[in-house]
This record gives sequence, structure tokens and C-alpha cells, in this order.
Amino acid sequence: MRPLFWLATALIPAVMAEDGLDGWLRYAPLPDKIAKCYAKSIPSQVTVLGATDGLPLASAVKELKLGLKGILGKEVDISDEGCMGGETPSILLSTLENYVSVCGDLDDPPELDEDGFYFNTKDGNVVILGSNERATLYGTFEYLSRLAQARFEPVEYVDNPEANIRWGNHWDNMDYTTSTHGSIERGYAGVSIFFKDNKIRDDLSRVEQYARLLSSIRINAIVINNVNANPITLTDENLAGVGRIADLFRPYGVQVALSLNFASPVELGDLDTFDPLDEDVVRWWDGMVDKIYGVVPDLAGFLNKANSEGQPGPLTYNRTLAEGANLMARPAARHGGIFMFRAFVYDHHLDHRDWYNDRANAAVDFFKHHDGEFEDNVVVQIKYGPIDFQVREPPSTLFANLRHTPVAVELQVTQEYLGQQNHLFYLTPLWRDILDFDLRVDGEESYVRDVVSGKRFGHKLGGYAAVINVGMDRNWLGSHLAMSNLYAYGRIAWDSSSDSVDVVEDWTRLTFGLDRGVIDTVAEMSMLSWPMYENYTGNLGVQTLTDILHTHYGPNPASQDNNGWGQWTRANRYSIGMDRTVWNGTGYAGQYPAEVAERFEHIETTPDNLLLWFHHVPYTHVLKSGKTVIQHFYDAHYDGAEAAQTLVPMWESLKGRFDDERYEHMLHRLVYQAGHAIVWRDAVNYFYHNLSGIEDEAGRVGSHPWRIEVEDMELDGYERVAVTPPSTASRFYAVEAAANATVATATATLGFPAGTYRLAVNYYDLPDGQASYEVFINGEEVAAWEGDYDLYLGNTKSEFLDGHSAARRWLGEVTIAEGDELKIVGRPDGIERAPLDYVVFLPEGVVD
Ligand code: GCW
Repeated sequence: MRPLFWLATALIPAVMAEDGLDGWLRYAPLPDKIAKCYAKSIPSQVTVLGATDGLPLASAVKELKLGLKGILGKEVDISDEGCMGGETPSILLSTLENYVSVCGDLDDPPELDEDGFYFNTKDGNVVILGSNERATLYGTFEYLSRLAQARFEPVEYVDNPEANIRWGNHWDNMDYTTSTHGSIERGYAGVSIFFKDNKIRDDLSRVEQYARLLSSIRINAIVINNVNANPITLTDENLAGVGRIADLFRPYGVQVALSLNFASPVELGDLDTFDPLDEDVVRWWDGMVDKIYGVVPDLAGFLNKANSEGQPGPLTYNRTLAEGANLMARPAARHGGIFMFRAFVYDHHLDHRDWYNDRANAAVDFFKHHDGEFEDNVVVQIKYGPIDFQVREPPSTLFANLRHTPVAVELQVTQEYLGQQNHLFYLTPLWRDILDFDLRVDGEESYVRDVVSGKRFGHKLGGYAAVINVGMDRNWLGSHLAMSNLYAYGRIAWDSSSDSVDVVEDWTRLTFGLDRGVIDTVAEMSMLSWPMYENYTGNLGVQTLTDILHTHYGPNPASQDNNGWGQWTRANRYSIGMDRTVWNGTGYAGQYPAEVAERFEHIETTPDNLLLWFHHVPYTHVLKSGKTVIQHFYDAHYDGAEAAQTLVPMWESLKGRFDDERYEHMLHRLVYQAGHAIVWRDAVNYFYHNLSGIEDEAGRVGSHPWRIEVEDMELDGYERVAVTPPSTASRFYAVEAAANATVATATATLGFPAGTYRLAVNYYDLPDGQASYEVFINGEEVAAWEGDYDLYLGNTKSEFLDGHSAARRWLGEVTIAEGDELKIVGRPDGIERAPLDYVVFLPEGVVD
């Protein structure tokens, strides 16, 4: 008879399926050999001083038990008494203050800042002393992270944060149906974990799991509702719900904060004005803020978007932005709350015909003269660049222009303009690029990181906010790999000098295990992602070139210009770029301190990657690289799209090295990205090719010898349609099944030389419909697919044939001979009229 254990092991899959819910907090078992070797050296005794249920120290104990069990299979005893130097080795958890009061003064007390902790594993004991409870929890997570990465070397250090504001911002709406942007504005991973049907959800179990993740990366506060704030968040019933949410975050040391709608006294109260200088309005806010703190006494504070993109604010009453901010900041201050006031104030009805208009100027124009007028607890929250989370921007000039007001930088974990989590984009290098920029205020070292931490201008407050927008998707952000950005955000907000590669490697170990090949590959893919995406979207500082009027997802260079939004590129037939010089342009360059202003004022000293941000030049302008602007566009787009193809084989090399579930999920996204990168490449290249009339030196743009345009095939039931924008279809046309057709076919005789080809098809994948397609060669079916990308991709959907819905399917290899018949049969479903753009037969080595 076989021994019973055989049966037991046979039932356990070698690698457990995972859905990503645990993020980097998997506490996965270390390989047996390592665990056996080290488990013994870890103390079995945990001493925790002063833990209270529902507060972070108690969570530290909970996590420690869970982590040690998971990582090392180790059980521990918990005691609430004991000091350093006891006979049995122990893991000691306490706040420093409590430790001193229980055990007496330390000979050499660590110097801890707010939220900082002391960590020592040197003499067989583990000592974690936090400056407060959550700091002790941070230290505990640090310890577990080290164990999970098999880092057992003894260490002793103090870890203090660079900045005390390390906030997350959620753009969650109260309601799915009445909000303009659905459940979460710019969310790409399901609906809100907080709100449903204008109320706080009954089941908040995801919030508790989220709190653990945030705490482990030392995020200390989270704004739960959209900056486009709905006043009904503040109804009595909803405030009680906010209280429930705060109760779930509190054990993890994450404080809740709220976005406020400036017009609430009118919208929610019964006043007929929201003028910040009106006494009744002042009283209303005083009462409301007191009421909110009555429900959530440890609320971190508030966030406000005033007079921006249609939001109400003090300017409505000719009051200043400072008067507006102070109105709500004053009562918040009485409760120790912070008031984050967004600098994203601009006019989105700017006259584009005026050469000197510039949205980038707005932040300084609106805020600089109020420097010093804000209450002490007001922090101005500034997006990293002067426009809006673009693939390449210089840092906002406002960082250099507010000396008497604390500031925070606003980053975006949610990839609004950066591929919406369908495209891999590891953000740390981009963030570091901004934070490491030296603004040279008064000719002195003035890194953005030191401005936001408060160090440069001597402020106690300051730091980081990031729009996070996780949703109900089990893996939080829609894409497993996108989670490295959330993890990295915490690391950067704590220590802005964190190395991009180190961070993604740590994250990979925690997320996928210790396999060196996996760590190296994920790091390589991640580090490739920014240059790659920049290459196939918008180059030389021209911005992302996505559709800014619609979903912010696919390509649409034309949408940047000739409207009031001010994200202009000023592209015409001869030249392109925003002239932001002082001598001839909008003057934006002059908002930087002198040394930097001087650098950006001149083409010669402006780096190529920001050339079009600061200068308007002919397409034939020769860059420092020796290429012309237009040729750089063409080449970069080909390079970027080609690089995107390499992600798939890199990922495929990891098959079987962790669970199939996460492997397959990411594979689908990367395959899709490889196709969409080609859509991007062609759309942008066609657009500028068409506009400038300048040929690609390499002859690639507009020349596709291996493609068959479906609109040129013999059509039955299909109709030729013009696509908008035209450059998002190969040769500007596609086909769709006629309104009354239930099936449609396209047929052609192949003229390619006999051989084996990789077959691919470009089509449009629309929401609310899954058209099906079959491909036949000489009557034999060689491939079939359904238009179902919309079911599992997270991007904002488009109902039209355009750059958002344009997609590619890779249909495997086919062997054909000249004269063979190609037939595609499409069956429409709902609004998806089985649309097709082109078929391509790719010889070995060709990417087209
Ligand atoms: O980036 C833009 C977004 C808006 C957003 C706004 C902002 C919440 O497209 O969706 O609104 O910025 O940051 O306020």
C-alpha cells in the first residue's frame, strides 16, 4: 500500500494558485532548506508592551504571528511583559516611550522622528521600538519583509521617514450611475471598495485587507472620496459609514481623510451662499468639521479641489484661493487636521489661438501671490508636472515658488495617461526623475524631494500624495505587475532615494518568490517600460498624445490642439511644440529660478526629451542626437513598439516558475500590449507623416507590404467605414457588418510567396458585445476569436472604432501558398459589428 502522505502531497498543487489579493503580503513559505536552517534562530517568544485591541500594536502581533507561521512555519508565544536582556531570546515590540516607562531609560536611546522606528536583530533578539504605535507596526512589517526575502543577516538601524505626509488619494465616487466617471474616476480595476449606491458599502472586508497593504508601505492617511467631491458624503448616514471605514483603517495606523465640496453649505446645508467670508458659511463649516471629528476623532484632515474643471471654489465669489482654503483649514486645525489644497487650478476654456496662453503657467499665476497667506495647517498639493500626469514633464514651477507654504507632490499610481494598467509602466524612474530635479532656488541646491519634505524651506509639514484608485478586482489594480507601483509609492514617499531597481526587485521577491530568474526578468521588463511607452506614445516632451477629450487611453494626437484644455502641442504642417520661452513664448520657462530658466530658455541647452515642451521647432530641426524631430518620432515609435514585443517572450520564460493563474493573467495583458503598441506606433506616425508630408528615411511609415486591408477584400455583408481619428485605422478605413447582417464575410486571394507566417489581425473591440470571428484558408478554419478584450481589460471603454478600441489578435502560424483563398467570417453581437481593420502575414523577424 502506498503511504498516506503520498496521497496528501499529490493533492497539493506544486504551486498554489494565487489571485493577487495578498499583494506583497503573501507570507509565502520560504524554500524548505532555508526555512529549516533559519527558523531555529528566530525567537519563539514575542513580548509586546502596551498593546490594546484595535490599535496598531495589536495588529503588529497579529501580523507577526501570521507572517512567522507562513514564512517559516513557526509558532510563537505572546507575552505582555519583559524587557531587553531577558534570558529567553525574544521579539520585542513596543513604542519607545512605553518601553522607557516600563523598563527604564536606554543607555543610547535611538533618535526617532514621527513614525520612525528602531530595529535591531543583532544579538539573537529582535527589538522593534517605534516612535508611536504605527511606527512599531511599520518595523514589524519591515522585519517580516526581510524574512520573506530571506534576509537574515543581523542588522541594527533607525529608520525615519523623509516626510510626514504620505497620503493616498482615491477618486471614488458615491455612486456608479450618476457620476460622470462611473464608480471610480480614472479607476481601472473594478468598482469602489468603499461606496455603492450613494452609501458606504455594508461589506467592507476589502477595506481591511487594503489597510494592511497600505500600512506595510507606511502610507499614513487615505482620502477615500473623489476630489470631485459629492456633498452627500457628509450626510449623517454616510458620516457614520465613514466612521466604520476609519475603524477598519485605525488598527493599521492609516488615518482616513475626506475630500470636501466647496459648495456643501448650499448643496447639503440650507444656505444660499458658499462665500467663504460669509459668517453663516464660516459657522456652517465650523459645525460640519466638528461633527466629522465627532465621528472620526483621528481624521487626518481634508483635501479640496477648488475652482478647477467645474468644481466650486472661492473664486466664484471673488474671494482668494487662500481665503477659501483657510475657511475649512481653521476648524480642521482645532482638531489637529491637515488641509490639503490642490494647486490644480486652471482655466479649461483657454483661447488656443493666443500664442501666449499657457495652462502650464496657471499654478504659479494662481498661487504664488498667496504664499504666506495660508493657515499653518494648509499644504498645497501640486501635481508633479505643470499639466497632468504626462509621460514626460518637467517638475511644476510651483515647487520653486512657494517658500512660506508647505507643499506635497501629487503622483499617480493609477495609470491614467500611461496605459491604464493594460500597458506595463513601472513608475519609480519617472517619479525619481522629478524628485531628483534640482530647481536651483537662489542658486542653491533645491531638489524637488527636499522642497516637498519641507527640508529646503524649513517646513515641518510636507510630503506625498498619490492617486491610487484600487478597485474591487481581486488583484487591486487590475494588473498584477501594476502593484509594484503601489509598493514603490510607499517606498519613495518614505525615502525618495530608494533605488528603482532595488524597489522592484524587493517587490518581486515578495510577490513571486526568490527565483533569481524571475526577479531579474521582472526588473528588466519594468525598467524597460517607461522609455518604451514614451517611445511609442509621445516623444521629446510633446506629452502622451492620447485622446485627451475622451478616455485618455489610446492614441489621438489631434485631440491635444484647437480646444480650451491647454494641453497643446501646436502641431501644424511645418512645426511643432509649445514655445514656453520668455523671449518669444508663454514665459513658462521664466517661472523657474534663474539657472533653470536660462537652461530651458534656449534650444541648445534644453535636453532633447523636453525640447517640444519648451520650444516650437520645425519637424526638420536637428536634435542633439543628430536626427530630425520627425525622424526621431518615426524611429522612436518603431523602437518602442518593437520593445513592447519583447515583453511577451520575457514573460513566457517565467512559465512554471510561479503559479499559472497570475502568469496567464499577465500574459494576456502583455500580448494585448504588444498589439496595442503597434496601434500606437502607426496612429502617431501616420498622423505626423500626413501632417508634415515628410517621408520616413527608413521607408516604413505608410508602407505595409505584409498587410491586407480588409476594406480592399471582397466584402459580403460588410461595409467599408471611415475611422475617426483616421490614423487609428490602417489606410484610414475599416469594415463593419451592415446593420441588418447577422454574418459578414471578407475574401481575398493571397499574393504572398509560399511559406509559413505568423498571422495577426487588427480589429476593434467594443464594449457591450462579443462579436465572433473565424479565419479560413482555402475553406479550412485556421483561427477563431471573440471580441472579448473588453471583458478583462480595465481601460475606459470606447464605443467607437478608434485608438482605444483598436486591438490586435495574434492568430498563430499558418502555412500558405500564393493564390490561396483567405476568408474571414464575422458575426456581430450588439454594438460590436464584427469590425476589422487589416490582416497581416508576418514573415519571421518582421513586426508590423
Ligand atoms: O487628470 C485629470 C483627470 C480628471 C481629474 C483631474 C484632477 C479627478 O482627467 O479625471 O479629476 O485631472 O486631477 O482633478
